[in-house]
Formats: sequence, structure tokens, C-alpha cells
Amino acid sequence: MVKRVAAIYDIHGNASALDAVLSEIENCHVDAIVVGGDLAWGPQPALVMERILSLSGNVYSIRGNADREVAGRYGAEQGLDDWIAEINQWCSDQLTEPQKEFLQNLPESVTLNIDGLGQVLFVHGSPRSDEEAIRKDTPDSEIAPMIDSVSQDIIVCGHTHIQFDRTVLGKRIINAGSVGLQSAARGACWLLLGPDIDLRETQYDYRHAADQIRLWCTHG
Ligand SMILES: [Mn+2]
Repeated sequence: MVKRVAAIYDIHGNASALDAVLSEIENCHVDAIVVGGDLAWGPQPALVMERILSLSGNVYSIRGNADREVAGRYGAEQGLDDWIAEINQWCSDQLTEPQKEFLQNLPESVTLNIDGLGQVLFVHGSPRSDEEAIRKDTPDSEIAPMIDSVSQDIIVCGHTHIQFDRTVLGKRIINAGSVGLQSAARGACWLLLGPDIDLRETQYDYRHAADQIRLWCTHG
């Protein structure tokens, strides 16, 4: 049983957003961090991997679709568009072999028993696929077959980059949102669990972050 857990999903190679969230997490006295997949696909793959791999304490990482694609250098052979293939391969080139092996070998889910909440299942997309989307407005009938073999009462997911908290067929489904590639929010979104469920958004200087990335891309 753990008391408080931070869930950080879809960091997508944004080191500034990750740093902002990690420093806020330090003040929350969590017992564990769940890293919910799609870590490296983005502008700063190596920085993000270094940060994640140097975290101390209980860290449970799960694999997202983009981690699979970066680690495996997915390209046109896998039916991807050219620009996605190019990003996968560029990100892959930024990482060391051990970093890629780490991504490749991550489990697809983790379950934690959290004080006040019980058994919580963490997945990237849906419980049956790392690239299946569950959104705020996905019809219950579409979600039903995705969750019918799940025994836990609470499911935490990501992948679609917008936070929500809804109940479908008796299961509470929470999307942690995205730390680094937000679709709706300005800040870095994540989730604090135990004993409550707290959808968090950490503000950071995204203009400065973008400048840093541009500088780095221009001058290597
Ligand atoms: Mn994803």
C-alpha cells in the first residue's frame, strides 16, 4: 500500500516541463512516481531520458506507443507518414543503446494499491492497447470492450493529452494529461493520487523553453 503517487504521462521530450513538474512533486511527498509512457518522442529526448533514469525512490515506468516506435526506429515500413518516421528516427539517434533498451523493455501496465483508492491500473492508451484512445467524449459503448477484462476499479491512462475524470460502467477512468505536449492546457499536466484524485497543471515558462529548444537545434 502506498499513500501518495504522482503520475506523469506523455512527457514527449520536453525537459523544461518535466523539470517544473518534478520540482512540484518534490513538495508533495509522494511515495511513488508512475511514468506513463511517451517519454522521449519530442525535441529533447536525451535530456528527458537522463532525468527519468536518475530519479530516486519508487519509480514505475510503463511503455507508450511512441517509446516502442523510437526504440524500434519505426519508419515507412511500419506504415507511418514520412514526418513521423523522421521524428522517430531522429529521436532514436539522440539516445544511447541502454536508453533505447530501457524504453523497449518497459511493461505495458502497472498496478498500485493506493491508500483511500484501492487497486489502480496504470496504462498508456487503453488497457488493451498502447495506441487506443480514451477521450472525455468517447462513447461508453466504445470503451466497454476496452475495459471488460479489467478487475481494478480505477484506470489511469494518457495518450490523448487532455485530462479528464469520468466513470464508465462502474470504473473510474482518469486521463493524467500530458506533461510536455499539452493539447488544451498551457501548463504541464499530471496527476496526484491518494487519498484523493487531483488533476494538476504546473505552470512553466513555455516561451523560454521553446527558445532553449530553438537555440539547441540551431547550434547543436
Ligand atoms: Mn501516446
